[in-house]
Parts: sequence; structure tokens; C-alpha cells
Amino acid sequence: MTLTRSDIKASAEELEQFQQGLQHLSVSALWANQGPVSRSPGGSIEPRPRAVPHVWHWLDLRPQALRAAELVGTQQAERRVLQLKNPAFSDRSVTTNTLFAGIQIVMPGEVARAHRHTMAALRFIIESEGGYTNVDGEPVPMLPGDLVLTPNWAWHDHANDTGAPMIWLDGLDAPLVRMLEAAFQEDFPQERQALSAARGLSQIRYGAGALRPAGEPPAVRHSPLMHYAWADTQDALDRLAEVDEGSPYDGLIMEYTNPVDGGSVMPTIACFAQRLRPGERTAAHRHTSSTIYHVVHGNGYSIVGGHSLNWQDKDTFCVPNWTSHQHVNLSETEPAYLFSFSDIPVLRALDLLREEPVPGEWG
Ligand code: 1HN
Repeated sequence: MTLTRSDIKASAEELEQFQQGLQHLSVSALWANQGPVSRSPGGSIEPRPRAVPHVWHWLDLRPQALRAAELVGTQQAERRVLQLKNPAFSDRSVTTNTLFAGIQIVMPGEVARAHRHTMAALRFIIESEGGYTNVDGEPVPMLPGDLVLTPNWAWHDHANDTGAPMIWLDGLDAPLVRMLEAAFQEDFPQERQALSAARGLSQIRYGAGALRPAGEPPAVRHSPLMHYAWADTQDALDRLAEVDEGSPYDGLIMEYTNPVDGGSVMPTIACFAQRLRPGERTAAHRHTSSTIYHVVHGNGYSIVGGHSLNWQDKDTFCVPNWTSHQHVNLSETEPAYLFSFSDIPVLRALDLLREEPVPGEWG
């Protein structure tokens, strides 16, 4: 028997009638609809991200955060957060398909009440003279450039016991958790948790370089270290820069790790710090993970999906999944430092991580 692809041509009316007849059965013809994919001339399919590249400038955001603090209290807004919404999504609060970024402000004397949720969150501190987030009873310091984790289901309240506003970048996996319909949230019985642990306890236990308390590590999937101080991060980057060229795509890049297993800080989010040498221009690549960048210090631009995004200190920009990107440090004298977080652990865990070089603006 010869096997061939069959050639059957029904009329448009017959096909239409057939498809209508399927509707009341909650059935539809796969061949009749194209999903959110694009087909190359060769017929192959690859992701066509809905999110677009975008940059939010600190000079625009800061006055709006201060204005928000005049308009609503932390009674009115459980979290006083300006959402950095991807312009391609008017219907959802997302920054990329899986990640959320926002700017949160807590004024002197204020607390943002204690709660917990299955969304994992990180805080990258932009402005602060030293308030804290209480994570499961431990006050975690928040100074500019610090990374603070509030993992899935950890109780957390934010407190500003200083005389100056505290402003930080929030990063959450909320779009992913909502898509999985796995979002749970609870209020703590009181507004604030008692301060039951020493300030910086997780740093003392798990932030001592290659040493950690002997014996069984805590049985959790996230980093037991809740605080990564900027001074240590920049020092690590600067020292490595003396002996290492870094990657052609990312410059010198280091991952914040879970000190127990060396993996990402949380199961759904990985955090990175990178250093671009004066005048450095990276090569273009793209990957199936999406990334949100925050400029700790520097002056430059990134070409993301063909758009040039100019950035300077404290700006935030997004690189959607499967979107080409490359970075330029415009300073000829100073390194640029970028913080970023991404959903790469999710893609990796599900065997969906792909990466490829892309012809860029310069080789
Ligand atoms: C949240 O709980 C916080 O706890 C910040 O500070 C931002 C964005 C979406 C959903 C929950 C916080 C959030 C959030």
C-alpha cells in the first residue's frame, strides 16, 4: 500500500457548517486556528512574544511615587506600588509575560502591613536610609543597591523607621503564578510581625562566603539568605573584572545564589548583577526567558528587539522572551552596573530554555 497525504477539498460552506456543529460539543478544529506563534517560510514555529521592549525612567517615576505617598496612605493601599505595565498589555498588570515589576514607596514612620502569598518577591533598593522588611520575624536591612528576598509564603511587612522615604523596585512572579492559578494570599493576624530574630540573622548564618552552619540545611526550595548587600556584590564584580573578560552577550555577569545548593535564589526567579566595562558593547542574543533590568549605576543604552532604550542611573527596562538584546556602556571612563531578574529557572526546570546568537548592530 502506498501511503500519501490525502487531498480532500470541501467547500467553505461545508467546513463552516462542520465547525459550527462542533461548537455546542465544546470542540473545535485544530487546523482552523493559528495559535500565538509565527511560522517561518520553512514552516517551523517559534515564540512571538506579546510583550514589547520598554524603559521606565527614574526621573519620571520618582516624582510620581512621592505624589502617590501624598495621595494614599498604607491603610488605603496595602502596598503603595506603581506598576510598571508593559505597554502591549492593557488588560493585565505584567511587565513581561511571566514577571511583574513595580516601584514601592514607604514614607518615614509608615509600615506596609504583614501578609504572605504564593507569589515570590524580591526588592532591589533604590532609595533608603535604612528601613527594613520583616521576613518571618527577621528584620532584613534595606539600603540602596541591596537585594532582599521575600520568598513564596514568607510573612513580610515593610517598615520605615528612618527620616527619609524608602523606595525600591519590586520584582514578582505574579503573572506566572496567576497563569497557573496558584495564587494564595493571607493577612497576618496583626499589622506587624514581632521582631523575633536578630537584624540581619540570615546574613550572619548564610552570608559568610563559602562557610555555612554545619548540619542539615533548612528544607526549603529558596535561598535561606534573605539579604545580599550591594557593597559585597559590587566588590565581587570588580574583583572578577580584573581577571575575567565576561561573556560576549552579557559582559561580566554574576548570579546571586542560594548558598546551600548554588542554585537560583528562588525556584521561579533568578537574580543577576552585571558589569559593563567603559565603552563596552555586547553582542546580540535572545533566549526563551524574559528579563527585567535595573540600572544601579551607569549611562548607556540597550538595543532590544530593534528598539534603542536609553538608560541611566535607577532606570528600569524589560527584555521580553525570545527578543534580541545587546547593551552599550556609553561612559568611556566608568563601568556600568546592572541588576536583573529573570524567569530562567522556570524555563530550565521545564526543559524549555533555548538561547541563540542574533546578528546585532555590530557583529
Ligand atoms: C506584594 O504583595 C508586594 O508585598 C509588592 O510588597 C508588590 C505586586 C503584586 C502582588 C502582590 C509586597 C506586589 C504584591
